[in-house]
Amino acid sequence: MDSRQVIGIVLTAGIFGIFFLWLRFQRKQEKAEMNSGVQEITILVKGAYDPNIITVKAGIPVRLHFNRQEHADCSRYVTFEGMKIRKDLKAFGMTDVEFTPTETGEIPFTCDMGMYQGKIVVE
Ligand SMILES: [Cu+2]
Repeated sequence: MDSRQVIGIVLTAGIFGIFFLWLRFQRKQEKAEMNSGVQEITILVKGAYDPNIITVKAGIPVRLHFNRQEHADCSRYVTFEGMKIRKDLKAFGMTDVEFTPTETGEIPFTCDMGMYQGKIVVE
């Protein structure tokens, strides 16, 4: 292999690396779906919350289905700021979190260490 080939391989690997990092940290915004009077959405918990920005309407009950597909300690608990909600998410299973947002604004939620971050946008 000459040095040109090495540079080519390093550049290609670098571009792929940046692309995967971008995929990992990009913001994924979704609207909760209305099902018989409840706003519902499933959030995949695997390396991050996906989606991590969820839009809901004020005054209507919200049910979040956390689908935790990993057993990393980091994502075990999810805490909702200012709401006294802290849930133990079971590994490789679903855990529901329910509440009714009363006013518009943003409700951040994170894992215990703040590595995984998301927010509910109440409109
Ligand atoms: Cu964590």
